[in-house]
Amino acid sequence: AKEPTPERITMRRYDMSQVGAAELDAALKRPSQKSSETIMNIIKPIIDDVRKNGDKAVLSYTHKFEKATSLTSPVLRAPFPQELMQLPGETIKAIDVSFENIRKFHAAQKEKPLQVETMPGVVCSRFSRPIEAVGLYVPGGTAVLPSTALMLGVPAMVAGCHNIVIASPPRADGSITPEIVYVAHKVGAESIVLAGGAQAVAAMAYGTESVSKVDKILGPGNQFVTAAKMYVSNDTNAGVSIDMPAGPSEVLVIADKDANPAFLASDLLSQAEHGVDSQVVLIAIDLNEDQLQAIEDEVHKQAMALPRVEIVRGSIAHSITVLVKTVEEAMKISNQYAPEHLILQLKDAEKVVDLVMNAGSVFIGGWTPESVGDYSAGVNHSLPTYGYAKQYSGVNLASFVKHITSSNLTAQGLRNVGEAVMQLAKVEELEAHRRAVEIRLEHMNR
Ligand code: HSO
Ligand code: ZN
Repeated sequence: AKEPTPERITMRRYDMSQVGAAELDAALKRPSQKSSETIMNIIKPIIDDVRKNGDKAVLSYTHKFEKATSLTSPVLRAPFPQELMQLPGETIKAIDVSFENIRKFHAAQKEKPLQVETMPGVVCSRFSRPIEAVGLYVPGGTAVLPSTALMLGVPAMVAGCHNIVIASPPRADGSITPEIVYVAHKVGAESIVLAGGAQAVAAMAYGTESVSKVDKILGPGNQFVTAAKMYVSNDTNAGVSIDMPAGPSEVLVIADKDANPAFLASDLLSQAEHGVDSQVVLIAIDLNEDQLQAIEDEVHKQAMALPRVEIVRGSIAHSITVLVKTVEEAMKISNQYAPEHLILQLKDAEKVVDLVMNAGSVFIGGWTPESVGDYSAGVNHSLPTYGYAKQYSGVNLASFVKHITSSNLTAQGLRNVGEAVMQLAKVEELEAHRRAVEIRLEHMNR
């Protein structure tokens, strides 16, 4: 591994012909998070306080953490006043275009009810119903994220959720970003909770005098938000579920000699600028020294020109370039890492998609920067991080519905399946179960 010079913004190189799997694993470890116990100890009293003292507690945390001391109510209810969504025409247009693409893609995910006759007279069905009340967490922090309001709000609207509650920390003057208000209006949200952190999660999980209780909480957030979501979803008193644990943004880019170094660098940097805890990985397939140098020069040059260069410096410090010989080798590392975003800047990138086993969302070919997915292509940007792409899907239409099954038997159907039921009930020594079938069969034979 080659040491980067201190002032140059560059990713450490790992040549797989020289380093072992263990060394690579260590280098690919996500930047460490505060221990969950420390975080839990901070958020638990906040959650208890909100649960006990409702609005008053929520407001006091917003005054303290957001410095929004002028705020007198934690909730803004629809219809939202026009003057709170005054935006430049080009912003409205951008939100409208993105809204429409996200709407189209998620509407196409609607499933038709399913019906199967498993035996003559035994009909099993499955249909979906929207989750009635959902709480969508839109982070504040170092950037305003109206795109996250779109990514959560549009599928909730398409699914037909009855109550859409959006929570987002207000600015220090107590106001909420007009872009978020505009999106809330477009998706038909019932209210905006002007709070962030564990206090916002608790308010939506338990409800307060003015915050509506929700059935599911979705959306990314910092470690406190994530811990609070995990905590309330484990509390049977709350009766609330969550989407998935969320962590810092990450991207893995696989490139061969066909890839444009400037494009590659721009993709790596667009995730690196999210936060110092973000991680970006480049897997270079069979590139020579000149080609690697060209990419590294681009990374440095482009990074230096970014307003968020200091954040980039932080995330690049724990980001790496991995040198491999083949696509198969690259995909093996990628599937093991299970990146939130996977970019394929390869010849025949489309064919390589067949080899993708674990990833949140894939961006195929040189003309597909990851940022199109962050905002406007139509795919969702709320995706599993931290390796959770091995078992979780990103937010999608199914995140906002439940699937309900039904069975419908005719007398003949019960005759056909009854014997199996009675036999298994007997094995489990559950006589009432067995009798529920037998009593009907006797009735038929009378
Ligand atoms: N890349 C982020 C989403 C986002 N990017 C929002 C820009 N705005 C999710 O990993
Ligand atoms: Zn992004």
